[in-house]
Amino acid sequence: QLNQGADERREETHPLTWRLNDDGRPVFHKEYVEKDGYAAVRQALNELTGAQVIDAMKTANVRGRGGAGFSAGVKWGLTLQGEGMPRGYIVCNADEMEPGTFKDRLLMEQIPHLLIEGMILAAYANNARYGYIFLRGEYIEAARSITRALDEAREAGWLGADIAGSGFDFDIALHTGAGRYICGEETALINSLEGKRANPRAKPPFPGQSGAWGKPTAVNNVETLCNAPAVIRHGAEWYQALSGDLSDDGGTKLYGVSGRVKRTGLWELPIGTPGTELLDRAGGIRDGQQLKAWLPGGGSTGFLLPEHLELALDFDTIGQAGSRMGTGLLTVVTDQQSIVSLMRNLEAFFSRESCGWCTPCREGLPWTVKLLQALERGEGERGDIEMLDQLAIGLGPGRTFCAHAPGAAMPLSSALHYFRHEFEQGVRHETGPAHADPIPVGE
Ligand code: L3W
Repeated sequence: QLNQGADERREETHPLTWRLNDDGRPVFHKEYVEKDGYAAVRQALNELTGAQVIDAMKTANVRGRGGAGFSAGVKWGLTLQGEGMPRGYIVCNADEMEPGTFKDRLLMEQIPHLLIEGMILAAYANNARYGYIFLRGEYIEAARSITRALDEAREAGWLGADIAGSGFDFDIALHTGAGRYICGEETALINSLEGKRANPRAKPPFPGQSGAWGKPTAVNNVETLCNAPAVIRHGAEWYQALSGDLSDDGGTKLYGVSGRVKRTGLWELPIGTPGTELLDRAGGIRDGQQLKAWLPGGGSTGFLLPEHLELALDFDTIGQAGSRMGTGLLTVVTDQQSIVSLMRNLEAFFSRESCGWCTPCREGLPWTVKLLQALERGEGERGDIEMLDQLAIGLGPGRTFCAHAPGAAMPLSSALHYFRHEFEQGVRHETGPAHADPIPVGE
């Protein structure tokens, strides 16, 4: 559920969520159209060229909300390059499985037509004929909403042949995944969509050049696509200005907080809103505990400290602080939680979800888990921490086939950097049993 009531949400300030109902009742076609829905598609198809839609996305500075922050406009332009390029695909990456991340689910369950409208705009800009929504299999409620919305959109003439009398044809199919995190990696997703094993492919070529069935394919996150209608409806400058002085990135962001706060939840706020504001909205840390660290946007981002909460939560600022904004859903860690146990839990997840294709990831992640388990039990050996340092390098950027292992290495290397003393407590004979007592607040 969104933690902002209708009294706070306005069309002028909340392009993603202003249409939502406070009781969580999904907005289906009739209500969506009453609330200005599909006006952006009508406008784009009647008044703009595909190239103008791309320009608007570039000027608005919409950056990929899946976690990497790549410019959506630049990505869209890629599919049109090359002489006689065949019509390709729009793929919505709805395989939301990043630990601590639950934003796309809200959009798909409660306002599925916004995603469909965004995909039509993307298809028009990329001259795509078909679209796929690759949905996390466990998202049963989202599948229900999307299925109904697709039927309604077809019935109303927003999908299929000659959309809104424009001569443009486009349709969307829903594909549900079978529960693998690696399917969220765009090239593994494409392999899975094609019925192959979900191993990532080498990049380049990027999907925009050669994607599904070898054709140009734009793969975008749900939230990214949901931003497109507002950019077209209100203009790139309007959208860019939503973030005011907070950030050079445009628009708003669905931010969230989970972990030991009083009220976990989700808020639509200008991109660049600092973490302090989010923590306030979450009611602060639970009584009797103190904030020790936080992950800015999923398990594949690096830990930051309490003082970093003042920073603007945007792609560049959090990157400069040594982490990544990722999905923008904060996971809060307090002084009553062990970083070693948390890392063991996270790395067990990444290890289980490795596709096994490349050696550093297949062998390095289980090894990491084994070392962390030993340290957690207070049975670590001398040299284990140095071995973890090495593993964090060996699993890092440039050493593996895709971003999975580097994603797993990021929280590990930051944990070793900021909380080394907690790992040292797990080494046998050095300081006695590990974590028998609550761990002191960061030194
Ligand atoms: C054309 C170039 N396109 C990059 C495109 C590329 C992709 C996008 C981002 O991993 C991370 C990962 C997860 N010409 C291009 C180009 N592109 N250079 O831009 O690419 P990249 O390589 O920066 O990232 P990625 O491989 O997409 C994304 C992490 O995000 N993550 C995971 C989130 C999971 C969810 C979820 O469950 N919903 O969001 C969160 O932080 O670990 O490290 O499209 O083709 N020169």
